[in-house]
Amino acid sequence: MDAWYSEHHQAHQGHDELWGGKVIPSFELPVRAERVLDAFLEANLGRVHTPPDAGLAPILAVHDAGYVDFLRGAWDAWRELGRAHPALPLVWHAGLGMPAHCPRHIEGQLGYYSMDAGCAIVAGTWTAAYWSAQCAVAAAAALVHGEPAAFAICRPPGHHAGPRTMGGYCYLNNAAIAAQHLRALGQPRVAVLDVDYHHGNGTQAVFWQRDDVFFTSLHADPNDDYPYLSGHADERGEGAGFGATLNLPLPAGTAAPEYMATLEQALDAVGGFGATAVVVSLGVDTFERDPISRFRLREEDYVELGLRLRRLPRPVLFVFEGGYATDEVGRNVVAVLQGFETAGG
Ligand code: SP5
Ligand code: ZN
Repeated sequence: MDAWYSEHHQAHQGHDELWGGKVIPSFELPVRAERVLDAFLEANLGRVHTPPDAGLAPILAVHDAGYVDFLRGAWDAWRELGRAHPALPLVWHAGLGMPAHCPRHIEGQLGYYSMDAGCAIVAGTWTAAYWSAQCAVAAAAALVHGEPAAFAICRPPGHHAGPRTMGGYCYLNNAAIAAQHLRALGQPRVAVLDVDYHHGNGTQAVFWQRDDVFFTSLHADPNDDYPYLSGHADERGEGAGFGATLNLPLPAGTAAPEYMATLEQALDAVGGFGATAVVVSLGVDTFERDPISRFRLREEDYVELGLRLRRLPRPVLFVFEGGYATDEVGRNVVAVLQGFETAGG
């Protein structure tokens, strides 16, 4: 399979995050995507393309126009306040229980459009997020032109970003944009399988009321881990979308046997839905030595994960999400792709 990668992600660096009560340098680093690219090339899995510019339309098919304008202008507005450090929000909606207006002040806008303080904005954030989404769009387009599989090396990641919210290192929801783009290009039923350690709350929100895009996710039980406020098994979608969301939370310490058994449930559900194309939100923060997570998958388990994903209906688009063990992130991601590409069985 071929991959799509843009060097523009490197412009998004030097950002902080709020962590355990302190503002620290983010775990979400440029080296993550570089390691994935290196491992992909080293494994000789396919060619790497720079995405063409498909413009804002595929992004605006998922995200609110006001939110996109905010992202594009946030750094300049912040800098006009005389601030040279990364922008972080100060306020949140947090159950105010009444409709909120988008405020004029950038500090208020940061809160209006955030779910947490994990998404600092720096000078290159918009450019990086835009080209990350373009990688997903270009890879999705390759699928409808007949490729059985493709890989979008997206950075920053996307699955926590909702229609008008950033959070958890995510600004634009690459997987949701890809799934929606597959719909726009004629795929009638698309499934998103999210194997990142964290619940893909943004993707869930985008498709919550829809019956044409199925969302299923294996992740840490939100009672105990980020994003805390979503990802419970009783969240199943709403209206026409009821039943088209399937959450499979797992306890801290989950290792391969329980993980793979639960993955089979997700694969059964994707099969039952009758997907004509699948997007895999591929986070490898389920790794035993991931610095922010508490599952126990090992490198060989990622090969096994990829082997099991061969049961998915094709075409399949892999979209890079989390994974913060910078020494192993490339090998772990590529292990999934190699398992998936293994012939036979
Ligand atoms: C794409 C993705 O993987 N985003 C993950 C964002 C996780 N952010 C916060 C994780 C917080 C974990 N617990 C903090 C404990 C601090 N001592
Ligand atoms: Zn994650």
